[in-house]
Order: sequence, then structure tokens, then C-alpha cells
Amino acid sequence: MMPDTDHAATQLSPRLRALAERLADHGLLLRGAFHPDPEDGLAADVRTVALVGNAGPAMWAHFSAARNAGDAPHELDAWTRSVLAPLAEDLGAGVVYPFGGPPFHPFQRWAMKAEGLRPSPIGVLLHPDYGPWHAYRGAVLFAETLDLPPRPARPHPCDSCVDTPCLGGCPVSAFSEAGYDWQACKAHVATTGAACRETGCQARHACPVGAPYAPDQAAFHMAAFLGA
Ligand code: B12
Repeated sequence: MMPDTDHAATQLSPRLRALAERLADHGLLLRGAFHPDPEDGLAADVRTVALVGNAGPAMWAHFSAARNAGDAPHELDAWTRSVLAPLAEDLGAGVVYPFGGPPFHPFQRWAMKAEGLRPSPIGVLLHPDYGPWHAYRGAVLFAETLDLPPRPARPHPCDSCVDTPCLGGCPVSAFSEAGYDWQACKAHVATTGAACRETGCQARHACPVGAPYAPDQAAFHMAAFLGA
């Protein structure tokens, strides 16, 4: 992710700067951008993909103020569409979302291209500042080849992590070399896993990097996970 400074903002191409400014009105972040290859599965006339996401408390504050219970069980997805669709249209761009599948757009692969992040041992991409506490809400698709935002190289925090507390943090050992046993995870969260349900994934909590979501946001995401 780009540092949140005026200096970084002035290094953005005008259209990406306009996007970043409009996103900030809703507590969302321009996470980075890339020029897609055919393997990204997008139409040939898409030349720049700008990833939109959340980290820190800002999105939750905006969403909480605007949320509409009538959109349950997909309130956050509905809010995301209501923000991103008009914004993309104003910029003469398209938009796709991480939800709505299968099939799903490969947002994690795109994030690796846009931001240079790498996965943690538990699958989620680890951000040097936000740790595992961040996510993607959409991708704005431009037909123009825009200059990409600067992407300073930063160390991947997992490279210097010796005892992988995330892997030991899951009460039902859902994460292993064999992958993610989401059925075991979900069964626990739905029944005896009150801590997971109320405060968020305990494996993510065990990671020392980044500040966790507030309990109400974490509980909201875990409820969405149970409904998925
Ligand atoms: C299906 C899905 C799930 C399934 C996973 C099923 C499975 N077999 O692994 C379920 C419903 C279980 C799930 C759960 C969660 N997910 Co999920 N999920 C997705 C979704 C919608 C599609 C993934 C996919 O199939 N992509 C298609 C392939 C082709 O794309 P890809 O980028 O190459 O796929 C990579 C990932 O799938 C990744 N991967 C593999 N195993 C795992 C395991 C986990 C836990 C994660 C997060 C990723 C991951 O490796 C793939 C290869 O690069 C993505 C959104 C998206 N569109 O990508 C979110 C996404 C991967 N999920 C995300 C998150 C945060 C979670 C949760 C942590 C949510 C929560 N509760 O807070 C939970 C994990 C459970 C927990 N203990 O908290 C985030 C990850 C963000 C990040 N920081 O990296 C994403 C990107 C959604 C978003 N809006 O940002 N998820």
C-alpha cells in the first residue's frame, strides 16, 4: 500500500489521484495498481487495474453510519457497490468485486501484483503495517495505461518470524501445510468458538503485526463468514 501522505498522493497519475480522493470520502483506500496480463482474465481493453480496499478503522466508521439492515445478509457488499459503481462511472471506468462468485476474480493474486504483498502461513496476505487486518473491496478498471503508483520495497514480516504464532493460534488447527481446513474452522466458529465469533479469527490475532479490527467489525466479518 502506498504511504498515506501528501507526498505519495502527488506522485499519483491524475486519474488515480482522483480515485484515491473519492475513496477517502468513504473510508476506503487505493491499495495499488497494475497493468494486467491475459492470465488475469479481464477484457483486453482493460489496461490498468486499481485495487480498492480497507485497513484501519476508517471504512468501518463510514459503513456503520450508512449501512442498511434491509441489505442483510450482504450489507457490506451492497454498501460497496453503492459506493464504487457511481464512482467508477464518474471516472469513465469499470468495476469488479471480490464477491458475487463463483467464479471469483483472483483478488489475492492481483493484490500481490498491485502491492507486492505476500501470503502469511495462514493464507491471508500480510501487510507490513496492517498485518492480516485488511481486505479488498473492489477493482476499478481503466481502459487507459496509467502510470502506476510508486511501490517502495518493504520486507515481508513473515520472513523474520521464527515461531509462526499464527499457525498455533487456531483453536482447531485449521491451518497446516495441507492448506486451510475451512470446514473445521466454520464448525468451531459456529459452535464452541465464542472468541473467534466475538473478536475475530484467533490465528490472525496471534500475529504480532498490525492492529486487529474493533470487536464489532470482527464479529460482523465472522458472522458473514458463517453465512458464506
Ligand atoms: C472463497 C473465499 C473464502 C472461503 C475459502 C475456501 C477455501 N477453500 O479456501 C471461505 C469462505 C472459507 C473464506 C474465509 C475467509 N476469508 Co476468504 N475469500 C474467498 C474469496 C471470495 C475467493 C477466493 C478464491 O477462490 N479466489 C479465486 C482464486 C483463483 O484467486 P486467487 O487470488 O489466486 O486465490 C488465492 C486465495 O484463495 C488464497 N488462499 C488459499 N487458501 C486460503 C485461505 C485463506 C484463509 C485465505 C484468506 C486465502 C487463501 O490462495 C489462492 C492462490 O493465490 C476471496 C475473494 C477473492 N475474490 O479472491 C476471499 C478472501 C481471500 N478472503 C479473505 C478473508 C479475509 C477471509 C477471512 C479471514 C474472513 C474473516 N472471517 O475475517 C476468512 C478466513 C476464516 C477465518 N478463520 O477468519 C480476504 C483475504 C484478504 C487478505 N488480507 O489477504 C479475501 C481476498 C476477501 C477480501 N474481500 O479481501 N474465504
